[in-house]
Amino acid sequence: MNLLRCLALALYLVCPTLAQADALHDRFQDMDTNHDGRLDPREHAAAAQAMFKQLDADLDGSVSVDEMRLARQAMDEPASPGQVRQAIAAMDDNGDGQVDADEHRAMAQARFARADANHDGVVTEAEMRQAPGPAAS
Ligand SMILES: [Ca+2]
Ligand SMILES: [Ca+2]
Ligand SMILES: [Ca+2]
Repeated sequence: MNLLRCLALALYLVCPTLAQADALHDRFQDMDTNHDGRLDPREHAAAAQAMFKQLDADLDGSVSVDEMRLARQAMDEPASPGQVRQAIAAMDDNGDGQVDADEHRAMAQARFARADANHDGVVTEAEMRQAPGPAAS
């Protein structure tokens, strides 16, 4: 292993916040499909839709507690069943214990509006850094 790689790895291990900031940067770049450094509502909605498809492992159009829990594990953000149920309950408008595409879209829109701190209709990377909670889950 060359020295630089080794140093970078060591830095990642001792400095998780740095790794987190980097993950956020990568995620922002992924969502910013026209690469203008700002997320517009369409880009954000597309990212949220892609995320929903990933979550809905059995493709029945809803995300169950189990699906959400497995997805969090896969993303290296493990959560207890209780935490997952809470997260789902927060989005579950019709109270069926699952999150469907409409419910997920509504949550993503609300999250985008919250992240847009200066209310100019787009979210910059700096705004996303300040925003509460994960960006497009
Ligand atoms: Ca499902
Ligand atoms: Ca529901
Ligand atoms: Ca903004």
